[in-house]
Amino acid sequence: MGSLHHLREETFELVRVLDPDGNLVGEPAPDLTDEKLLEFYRWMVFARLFDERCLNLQRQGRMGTYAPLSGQEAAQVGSAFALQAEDWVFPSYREHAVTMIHGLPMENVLLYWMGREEGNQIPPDVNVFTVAVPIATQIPHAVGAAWAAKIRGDRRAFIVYFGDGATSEGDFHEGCNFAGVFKVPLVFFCQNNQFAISVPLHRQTASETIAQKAVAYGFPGVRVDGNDVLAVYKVTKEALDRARAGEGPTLIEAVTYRFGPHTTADDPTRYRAREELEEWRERRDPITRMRRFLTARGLLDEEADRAIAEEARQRIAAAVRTVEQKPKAPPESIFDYVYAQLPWNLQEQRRELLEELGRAGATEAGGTAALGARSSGTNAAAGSPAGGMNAAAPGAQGRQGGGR
Ligand SMILES: Cc1ncc(C[n+]2csc(CCOP(=O)(O)OP(=O)(O)O)c2C)c(N)n1
Ligand SMILES: [Mg+2]
Repeated sequence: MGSLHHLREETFELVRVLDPDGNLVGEPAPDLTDEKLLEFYRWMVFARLFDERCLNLQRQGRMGTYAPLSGQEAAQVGSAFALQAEDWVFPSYREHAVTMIHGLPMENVLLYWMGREEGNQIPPDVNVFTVAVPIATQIPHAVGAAWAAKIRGDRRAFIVYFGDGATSEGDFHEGCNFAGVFKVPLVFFCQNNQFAISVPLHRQTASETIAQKAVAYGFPGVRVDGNDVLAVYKVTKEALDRARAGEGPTLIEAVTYRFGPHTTADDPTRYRAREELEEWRERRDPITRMRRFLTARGLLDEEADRAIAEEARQRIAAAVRTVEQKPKAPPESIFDYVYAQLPWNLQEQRRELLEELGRAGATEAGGTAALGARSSGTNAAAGSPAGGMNAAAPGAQGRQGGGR
């Protein structure tokens, strides 16, 4: 069997800038101003608190199912800050921090998870695609969009986010193959949080790493410590620069861990050992790591840290208030937003629902109302999400903060 080649894991060594204690190790730190370093930290704290708030809202019946990101703040903040405003983000369902950093108003994210379609109405100047819940379907979309940009001679880059579980889907492999052949300007960003709901990584793939899967498709793979915001920023920026320079795709595997449940509908104690969670939470928390680094540099003390958290809490509270003041969505709005012209069977169902609700208009032919322009006025919020919600996120001006 000596002629069989084995990829060695060492080929995909973990790229690191900070060790878990916040000391500089390995790769040189990226060239960032003190203000930018603090901005990374502010966003990580904001993301953690946003997550906690959403979990509480869900438990109180004020939000539907929610997919938490806690534990993955460095992977999200580091990669999102590597983007330029004109780049495009194709998220899965867990990238709340990424999408908000890239300009999606906090209101949209809250509305989406509250079951409101307005959450999916992305402001036209925000280059974020809608949430993809079916696993890996966003990958071929991103490949196609990146390829189209390349054909048009557009020099922007694209990034697509997905999990470890998504790498078992055909869409991932087809997307990688296409991207490699056509050298599209796309970064495949895998947040390997060790689980696909209850399925652990070793049941997902026999590969030693996810990064090495890129080899088969003819482009580079990088394995980065996903809880090290500086390392994530560095490798993502390099990959995006490659994309912009016409050198084609890169697969990044950000090794991380989700602290909470898969979604609010999940009980992770049934499939994860407590010790494993504690090891990651106590020893490898991405926020603690950055806090230690900033504190050692004299950029952060306890008082400043408390102020950062307090400011984030207030902004989140204000956004929740705004969103909850919007009129409730009418039940029949479940028939909107998919079809321009409602098929006959759905028209029938819509009519039945209106009859059930005892509502006037039950006899009207449904499905012809334009999006967000329903005459009842009950959906008045549609088409007008977002107003100024960038101000509700750290950095106030979103990514216009400059320097990236
Ligand atoms: C095509 C498809 N199959 C199954 C599901 C059910 N499902 C929802 S999330 C998930 C796990 C995905 O795991 P991973 O890709 O690692 O992402 P993570 O949730 O860990 O971020 C599955 C199987 C789905 N949404 N879509
Ligand atoms: Mg996963």
